Amino acid sequence: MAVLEKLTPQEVIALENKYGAHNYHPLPVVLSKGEGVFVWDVEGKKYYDFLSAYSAVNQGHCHPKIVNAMVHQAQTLTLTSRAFFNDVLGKYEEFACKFFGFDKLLPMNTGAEAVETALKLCRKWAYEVKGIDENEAEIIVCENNFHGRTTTIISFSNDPVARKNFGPYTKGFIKIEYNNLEALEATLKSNPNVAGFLVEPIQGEAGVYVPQEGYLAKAKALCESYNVLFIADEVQTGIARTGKLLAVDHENVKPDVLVLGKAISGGVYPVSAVLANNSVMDVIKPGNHGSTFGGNPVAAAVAIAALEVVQDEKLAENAEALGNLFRSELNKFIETSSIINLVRGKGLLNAIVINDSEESDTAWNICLALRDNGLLAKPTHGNIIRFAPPLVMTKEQLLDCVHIITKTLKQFEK
Ligand code: IF1
Repeated sequence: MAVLEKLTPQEVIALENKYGAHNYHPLPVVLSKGEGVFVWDVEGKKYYDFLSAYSAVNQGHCHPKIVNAMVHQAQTLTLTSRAFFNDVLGKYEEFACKFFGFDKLLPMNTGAEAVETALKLCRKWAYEVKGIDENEAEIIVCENNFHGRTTTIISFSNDPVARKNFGPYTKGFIKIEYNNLEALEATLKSNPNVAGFLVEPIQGEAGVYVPQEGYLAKAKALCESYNVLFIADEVQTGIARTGKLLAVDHENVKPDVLVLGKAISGGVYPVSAVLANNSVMDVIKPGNHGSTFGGNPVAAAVAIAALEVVQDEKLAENAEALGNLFRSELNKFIETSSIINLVRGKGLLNAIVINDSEESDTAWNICLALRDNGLLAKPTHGNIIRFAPPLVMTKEQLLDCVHIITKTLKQFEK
């Protein structure tokens, strides 16, 4: 079969079923084009993208500035490895450090790699700066976390589907309840070997759980008082998604270690990064850590362009305004709805809870009906549907999407 031959959706799905590992259960729609807030399927049907590739396409699909940066660099120099310098990485590191306000950046490729990097950095800092005995460092994480899919990361997951039969598991993690400052303080008080606290400012995959106002600031203060690194995983909440450049900015919290991914590249290329000040990052010496593609010229050029788009197009401000409008419109609908009982989120990272059991397939069926009505979204867990459109959406488009969502939900009213 000629690779570029046009296939029907069924043929495409059959190919993936036969030749692809079954590590996902996608919504049955086969996409072939993306532009801004829209995607098109192989039969030419147009949809609003309300998932943004899990908040990687905040700048909109195929943003011309970002794509042009990639194409230009890809025609010039794609990969040197870090065995040699290249003329783009330093510019990107300077740009990003000033953009986010840190001394140094360690470039990686995926979010999970960046989280792993942050964990290694935290442990090394614990042994060489804090003075914890080697191999004794503990890192506090939260119940229902999602930080990626590597063996160490799933070792501290409590999602059985992500964790079961991948043991033996990595040690050195203490799990506490999310959004519970008493639990954090008690754990810090009773464990002198705690090196860090890894937290999502909003728990995305768990179902867009926004912690109480002040949680992040108080958690950071507790970490400071116990000389523990506050590690913010902003892979999903960062890059303007929640209405500020970073979700921690809502509470003016400066993490000791910042983890970024996804939309740092606008979804055009795998780029992730760990940022920290010299007192932490300088424990990393040549040979301690790295990756073949980490900091490659294409990634660096793409990330600069993607971050400039966030700034130039005021995406955080837009996310803040449209997010408030979205929740206000859905709360009006909820007043007379029997199918959803709440909407929650910050900026344009939101979720609705379907008034049905976690085991029911109602949320899935609603997403199938949304697809038929021209809007793509997918349930996170059970009865929760996440809504995360690209941040370049206009007010008119958002209201059009609210109309599609409420019209579809009405089809499921009991
Ligand atoms: C999947 C959702 C899941 C993340 C946070 C690190 C990573 C992620 C806060 C790892 C990745 C992706 C992974 C993807 C689905 C999606 C996701 F929450 F965004 F929806 F799974 F929870 N920290 N999230 O959200 O980044 O290695 O993927 O680049 O694995 O199914 P990655």
